[in-house]
Amino acid sequence: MLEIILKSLFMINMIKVTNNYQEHIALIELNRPNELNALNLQLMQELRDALKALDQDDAVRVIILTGNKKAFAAGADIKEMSGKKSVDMLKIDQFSTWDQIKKTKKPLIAAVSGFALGGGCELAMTCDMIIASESAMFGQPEIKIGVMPGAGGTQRLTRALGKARAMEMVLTGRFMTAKEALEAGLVNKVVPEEIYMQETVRLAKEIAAMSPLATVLAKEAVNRAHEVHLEEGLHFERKNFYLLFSSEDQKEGMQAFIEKRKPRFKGK
Ligand code: DAK
Repeated sequence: MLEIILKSLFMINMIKVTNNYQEHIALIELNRPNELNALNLQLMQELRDALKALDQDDAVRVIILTGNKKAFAAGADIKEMSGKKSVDMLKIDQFSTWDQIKKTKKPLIAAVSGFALGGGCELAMTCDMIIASESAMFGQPEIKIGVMPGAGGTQRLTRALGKARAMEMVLTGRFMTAKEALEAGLVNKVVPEEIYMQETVRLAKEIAAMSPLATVLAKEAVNRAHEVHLEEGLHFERKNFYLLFSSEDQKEGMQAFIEKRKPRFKGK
């Protein structure tokens, strides 16, 4: 499947972006293999910029984020962080970069193989869905280097696993296998390492075939479930639902159903 992905768009230092306009899918690969894709400032800035650009590109409907077979990402770059003081960390304001990733409107699927640790685990959890290879290992080992999760780990892991299991992972730094992550509901699917990318592309294609407007509004509504009270979330969902009735895609989707044919969605 990946062979058909047209290699193009742009090649940046620490990430690689590939667009398949035909399928409306973009692939971002973290590209620091010698450092197990440790997330340094440059990589995070490139990632933020790429996501922003792809989010604004009408030809792209789904974004896949991946690393390589050995590592999705082994966390924030410890060598870059080690000498920093609190004031330096505040000034660098890494939070703004992470916030931008969270703001991505289009569906974001993480294809995870190997290590997804610390900031790497947090980055995967910031995505909307995770497809894992059997070799994937998830963990928040910051405690072992004298700190704690700083990019959402204590919150997202706790929501995903419940307090007891999240607490154990955060306080011991122990890793979780792909199988455990599946059982805990952290990942959508676990497949053999040889096919985790194909499986992710398959899921991305399935979603990219839907109305892009409905996809964006539905993602936004699902995310609200974690952020607001039920009543407010239901109100938000209904507003987005009504909004879709001003789109051509809604007319096309319903007409296609009535005419027993496949819809042709345009994102209008
Ligand atoms: N940073 C820098 N380099 C790393 C790294 C990391 N996180 N992880 C691995 N590397 C480097 C190693 O130093 C080594 O480099 P060389 O020695 O060859 O120069 C190379 O990658 C290969 O690693 P190993 O030789 O260690 O490989 P092994 O297979 O033996 O071990 C490992 C793999 C993943 C178990 C091990 O490398 C490891 O424990 N890595 C560190 C994992 C970790 O502690 N991660 C959490 C880091 S703290 C925030 C945003 C994010 C964060 C915080 C705040 N804000 C928005 C405020 C996140 C914090 C973190 O992630």
